[in-house]
Amino acid sequence: MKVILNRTVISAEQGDITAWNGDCIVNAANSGLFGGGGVDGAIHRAGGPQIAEECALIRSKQGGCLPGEAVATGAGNLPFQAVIHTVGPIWKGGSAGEADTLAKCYKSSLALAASIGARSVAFPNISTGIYGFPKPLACSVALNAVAEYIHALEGEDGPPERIDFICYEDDNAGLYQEALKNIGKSA
Ligand code: AR6
Repeated sequence: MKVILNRTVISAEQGDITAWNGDCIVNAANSGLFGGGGVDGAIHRAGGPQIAEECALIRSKQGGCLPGEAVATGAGNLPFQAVIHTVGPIWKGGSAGEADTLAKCYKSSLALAASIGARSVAFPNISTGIYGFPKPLACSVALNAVAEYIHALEGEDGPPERIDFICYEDDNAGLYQEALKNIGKSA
């Protein structure tokens, strides 16, 4: 499923983000940038130790990465320009600002991707695994955040040419494919 919003093609597909083809992928990391399970584990395994070494360097300089913020490393053995590590919110019932923090993850990752010249970006479904964020709400927060980011930069060079949501789980892929129909024109 693909739609076009201004000049950005947005798609959602089922898959493994480490096997994606494009400029940079986003990781759902933890605030210590220590690696972990889920997509974080998959990216560190596929990318090799260089990613963890660069994470350790960032940790020693700035203590890690706060929820909603993003940092970049190289991609080690993976064929990307960079891996952007963002830290999603841990779901605590919804009244602890989780949706705002999740929206910030998408926007700060896109801003960082633009600053390193990436023209295509892949996102996993941040916070919807180990961090327990409800999937339907995460889907609408993610798509709204991306749409707001693109609209805010209308007419400028900032937004990437392509944003792909790589959904590991079928239910997330279904949610995104359905929701995409409402945010742009068919591509
Ligand atoms: N490609 C794409 N998506 C994937 C992959 C993959 N290879 N593997 C899992 N997912 P999670 P979180 C999906 O748990 O909830 C880590 O330990 C998964 O199905 O990876 O943000 C970190 O170190 C789900 O839809 O991230 C943190 O401690 C989505 O990725 C913590 O987990 C996110 O699930 C972060 O938790």
